[in-house]
Amino acid sequence: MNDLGRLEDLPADYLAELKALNLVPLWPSLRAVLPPGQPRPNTRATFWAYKALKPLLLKAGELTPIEKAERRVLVLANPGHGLESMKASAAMYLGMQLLLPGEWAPSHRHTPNAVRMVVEGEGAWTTVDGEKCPMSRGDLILTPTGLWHEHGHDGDQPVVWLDVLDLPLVYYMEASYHINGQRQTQLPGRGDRAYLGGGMVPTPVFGRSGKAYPMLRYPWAQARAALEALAADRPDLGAVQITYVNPETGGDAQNILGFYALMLRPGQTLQLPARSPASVFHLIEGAVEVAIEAQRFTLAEADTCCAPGYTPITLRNGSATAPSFVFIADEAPLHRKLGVYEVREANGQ
Ligand code: 1HN
Repeated sequence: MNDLGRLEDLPADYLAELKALNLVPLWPSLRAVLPPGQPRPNTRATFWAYKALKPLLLKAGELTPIEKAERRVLVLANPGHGLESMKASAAMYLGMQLLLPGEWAPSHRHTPNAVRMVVEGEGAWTTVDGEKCPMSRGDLILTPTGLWHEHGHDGDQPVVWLDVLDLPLVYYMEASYHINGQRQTQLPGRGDRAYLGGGMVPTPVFGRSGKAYPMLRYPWAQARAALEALAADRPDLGAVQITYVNPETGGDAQNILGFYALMLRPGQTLQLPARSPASVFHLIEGAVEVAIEAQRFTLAEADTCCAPGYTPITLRNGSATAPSFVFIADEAPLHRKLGVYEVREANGQ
């Protein structure tokens, strides 16, 4: 791969002189930082089975009290990046978080953006920016950059959710930090109610909400109903998919990562073209086979996998009689903003 000479080809005294002056020759590393044709991602197609992970998460509940952990999370780490770097992809962090009945994860805010996708259990809530958002299976709750958030649980069974953060990117930028706060004063609202009618936004006489993140909770019941209606109305549609958007702007719900819900019709196979962003698939309902190059993962409900960018992906509904529903997170908003977003045709051009 490296045909521009190696570092060792240079005289040792020359290299020592460069080093003493904090200088580095580019040419021995040029092919590594600019590989031909397409990147060589460290991100590997990786699968995490909920059935295998859940007992270990419950064990963490026995081993570590919430007061000590603050957030009780098992990180879904991609071995291609080294497990200790806690990345699912270059820009995405994934974790499964456990909250037990009666527990409280104290209020804080931080620079990375987070979302929660509720996996299991009822009765928990996340208060974001003063709004107490109830958590039910499949709900998407945003905790965007800078907003206070805390979690509590009034139910009687463990609650688990999937955290998706842009932490690896923000950390890489040396812009990651947090601030601890007091228990929030509860304000009216539960993160969603003002925006539950699609295409209709609250309109005070003087302008709009003025909030950068007006909608904080996207209930699964609404998302699922939207997908089913779309599938019924549009039999011609190849992909029955919705994007979680900011209802005031129509843009992505958050700045860096994108979030989507996809319905696969009974028996459907969907081929996704190779696109530059890495992506994550989490099965909300049904059974889905995910093929990422030579890898094949069979997702049962609550299972999660990730795929590197620049790779075609095939999703197949394992059921011939029932739809399947997938939550997707990707790095597309980031790639678009940076101008590096690409979709490649099947022939690699
Ligand atoms: C965080 O604040 C939460 O608030 C969860 O629940 C996971 C991972 C890294 C950094 C901050 C939470 C996190 C996190």
